[in-house]
Amino acid sequence: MGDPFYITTAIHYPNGRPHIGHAYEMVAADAIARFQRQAGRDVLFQTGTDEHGLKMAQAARARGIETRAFADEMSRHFHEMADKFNVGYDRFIRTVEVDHHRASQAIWQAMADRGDLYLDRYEGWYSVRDEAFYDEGELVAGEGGEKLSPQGTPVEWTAEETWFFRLSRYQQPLLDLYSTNPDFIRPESRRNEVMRFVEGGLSDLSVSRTSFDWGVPVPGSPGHVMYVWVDALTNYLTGTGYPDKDAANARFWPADLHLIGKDIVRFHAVYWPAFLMSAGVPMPRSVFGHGFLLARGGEKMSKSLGNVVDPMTLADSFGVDALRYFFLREVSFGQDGSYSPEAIVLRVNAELANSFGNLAQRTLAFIAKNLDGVLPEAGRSDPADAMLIEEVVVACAGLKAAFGDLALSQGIEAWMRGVFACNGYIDTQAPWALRKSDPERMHAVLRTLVRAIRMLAIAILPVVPSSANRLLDQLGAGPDERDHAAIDDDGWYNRLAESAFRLSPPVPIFPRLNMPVDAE
Ligand code: ME8
Repeated sequence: MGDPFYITTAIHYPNGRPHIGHAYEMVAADAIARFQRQAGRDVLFQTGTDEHGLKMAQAARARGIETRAFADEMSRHFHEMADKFNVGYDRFIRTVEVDHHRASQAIWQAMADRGDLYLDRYEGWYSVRDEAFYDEGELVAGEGGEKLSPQGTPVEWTAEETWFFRLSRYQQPLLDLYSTNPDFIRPESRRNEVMRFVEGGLSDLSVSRTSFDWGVPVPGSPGHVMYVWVDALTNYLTGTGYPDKDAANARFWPADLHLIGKDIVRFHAVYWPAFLMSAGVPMPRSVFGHGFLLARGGEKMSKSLGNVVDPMTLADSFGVDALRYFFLREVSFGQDGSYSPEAIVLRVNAELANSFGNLAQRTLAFIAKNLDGVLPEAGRSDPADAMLIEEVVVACAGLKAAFGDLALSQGIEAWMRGVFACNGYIDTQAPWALRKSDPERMHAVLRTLVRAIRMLAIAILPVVPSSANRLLDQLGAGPDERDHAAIDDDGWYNRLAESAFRLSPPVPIFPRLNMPVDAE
């Protein structure tokens, strides 16, 4: 086993059905987790649902059901969505779970032992939608002059006795953390935002509530439940077995990457490290705030696609791998991006169907038809063969370097250059013309193509796992021949010629998409 790599998504509020932003985040994290597994890392990947807090309690009340029953039902939708999108999490955590309550109470106790918690009266503005407290100076005026949070959500005045966390103590330690670990917050723009916020001074944070009871009880303080963000952030520790130092997953802390959206960077890059410093727990290595994925044209979507915000419907219309590819390719990771049925169809058809899918299908169908599906002997090589392999190696290396740096769309772009090189090669080498005139040369061309396609399929596997795996099945690659080491392993296609590389008939893997009929 390689070095541990621990990656988390935000845990999602199941107060409503999952939307496309949730799918986007899970898919991005899944691609990174799969990539790190291919690189040989010992990966722990956690996602899940954030089920406490006033927002959940209110949503359940509005439905007229018990909060726990509501949470069970709604969390299931997120779990199903993760499975539908082929998100290979190791744990889907729910904050109602017993070990999570235990971890949250343990970190609370550690902060209390440090002297960082005190009882006082909180009076101020609270947004239930954001589950966040705001200072008067942060509020903005709505259209009717009403007060809104900086995120544009309603705020209400709250006054109650609560526990406070001495966040003010951590201003300098946090600034030191950001300057000694420039990669702690990425991308750069988010880092600057956070630094400005912390430089402006930090007030102590209200961390318990008494006006409702849907939360983790504060140890030794009857009537108080933890502020939902305290327990929510702690989920990352729960996954490693905290506070048990001998837990099976203890080796995964500190986390390598908390992948979250741009709206919750402050919680992860200010509150969370401060809680951890207080509790004497090492810092996670990095927090990446991705952008938002928004519907292009929004309300203009047609009726049935109008719930395009429903990721399950989108997955049924376009296919999971097509959507995964679109999410990661279309949006420069870290920036906002938009989607529309047209953009999905265009991107997927141009790159996955017409370029990569067609390349694989042409090559494999040709071998199936003319060589009974058996990869031929080496044949007569030409410098063009080595040149193509070199271009594909460079393309795969480009993807690897970019994915290692979370530049997902650039990585796919580098990979596409390898696909284009193969298409250029197949057109100039024209194996169909060599069939009669020069079969020896045709053999070398086909072997080169199969070798290149296999490398490309392995490289793109984190993005389109189910299709790439099916293609690798067709290519006769074993389940343990799909990682980065296998890209460099030349023994593979020599073995293939002897074994059961027989395709009858090859099944197209990347179908062309049609615009759904009811899209406008
Ligand atoms: O914030 N595009 O939960 P959440 C991309 N429970 N990402 C989006 C998005 C969009 N349109 N909308 C939301 C919470 N997100 C807390 C997190 S973590 C300890 C607790 C992202 O369900 C959002 O930025 O509101 C966040 O990372 C995630 O979806 C869950 O949002």
